[in-house]
Amino acid sequence: MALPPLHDTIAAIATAPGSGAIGVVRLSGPESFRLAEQIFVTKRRLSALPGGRVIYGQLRDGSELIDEALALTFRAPHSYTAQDVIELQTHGGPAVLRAVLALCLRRGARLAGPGEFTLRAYLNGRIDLVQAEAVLDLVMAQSDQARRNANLGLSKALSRELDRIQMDLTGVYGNLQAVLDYPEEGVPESEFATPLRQALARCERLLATAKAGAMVRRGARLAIVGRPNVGKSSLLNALLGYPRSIVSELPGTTRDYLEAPLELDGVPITAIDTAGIRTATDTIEAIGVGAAKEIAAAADLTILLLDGSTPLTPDDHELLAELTPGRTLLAINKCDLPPAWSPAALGVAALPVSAARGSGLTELKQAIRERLIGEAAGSELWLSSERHAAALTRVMEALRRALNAPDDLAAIDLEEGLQALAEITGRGEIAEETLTYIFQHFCVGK
Ligand SMILES: Nc1nc2c(ncn2[C@@H]2O[C@H](COP(=O)(O)OP(=O)(O)OP(=O)(O)O)[C@@H](O)[C@H]2O)c(=O)[nH]1
Ligand SMILES: [Mg+2]
Repeated sequence: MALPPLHDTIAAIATAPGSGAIGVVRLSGPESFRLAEQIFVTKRRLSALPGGRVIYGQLRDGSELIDEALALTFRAPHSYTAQDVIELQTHGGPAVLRAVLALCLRRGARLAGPGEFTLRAYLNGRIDLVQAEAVLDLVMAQSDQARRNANLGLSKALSRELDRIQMDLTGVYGNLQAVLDYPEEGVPESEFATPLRQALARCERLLATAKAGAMVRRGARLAIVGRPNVGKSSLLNALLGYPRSIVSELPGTTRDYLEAPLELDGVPITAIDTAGIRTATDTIEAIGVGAAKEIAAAADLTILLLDGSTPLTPDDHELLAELTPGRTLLAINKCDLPPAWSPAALGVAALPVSAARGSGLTELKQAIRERLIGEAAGSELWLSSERHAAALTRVMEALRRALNAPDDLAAIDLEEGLQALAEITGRGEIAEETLTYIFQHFCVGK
């Protein structure tokens, strides 16, 4: 699919659908000012104005008044798209906004496609692709951490780190080229393998944050499993801060699984309470137990809950053996009661909690967050886009190949690595399909 033209004038409603206090219709392109002038009646000549002005006027369709409005002027290149931009601020009713947009279109503007304003900003070189994608992430951010990550992308920190890697690799590539001209010399370790390994380490650090970044953007799934009656539903309720799941002293209370949204320090989480796992007493329970195991297997993190007040059972031991250690967090519930066994018996760390009293929850939440986003939590840079992670993985593969290849082949590997790197920022050759793919996820008007 070809990209839309860059040099005509586009228009779109920039505010969210529905009624609001104000609404914005945005115009971008060389005719923005002249076009707005025909529908926006004011004492001044709009098309003669510089950027950075806010003027009051009336939006009119011939003799009919549509709305009183403000026009905000931006002159190229000092605007979001780096083109002439007019933003018409009206009252935020859907009928008003539709009428204003229709007027713009009748006067010759083209309806903007999804993300087309941001696409223009990118094509005009005002932002790179990492920043364009960060804009999308920012608009879509559902949690504080996702918002902070998007801003990191927007702030160019990520682009700068990628540039640094690119510069290192370009340097190595140059050294390699020089040697290819005089092959008898050979390329010294310090000009090839050492800087290449350093670049690889930088890539690795970035990629390590990708899983966490995706989790923050998409949200993580946290399962609570354990044998019946250990207090799984109580723990879910305690984490949520309100009674969502039925709690009773009867083992087998929860028969189906149950999901609830929860935000832990900026990480959006779906917490899942499951049926107690044991050899089921009836068909329905068996289905619930099967579901619980599947949920634990698919979750980003599973809390295996044990009951500290009653001796461990074969069901507990079975679960301990079955669950993947890397994705399991052990917690011992009912620590308000006298202990029936020593945590040391487990041989691995487990957090004591009391779902009933609410004790140990802060530590548990901390541990959950730590396990979900780990080292990335303290990182200044996050890779949150799957596209970036995929491209960076290709960069690293190419660098590893280069390290083990003879000089002439290493040069080809390096070229591939550089190409994959440039795809992330969009400063190299980038396929139109990739751009179309990225921008189709934007809303119209952004
Ligand atoms: N003393 C004490 N009792 C608790 C605690 N947490 C849960 N209980 C009690 O343990 C019993 C079982 O709690 P639930 O939360 O229903 O346990 P569950 O693991 O969801 O049980 P199933 O749904 O049957 O698998 C209830 O009587 C709770 O009040 C705790 O921290 N301390
Ligand atoms: Mg339950």
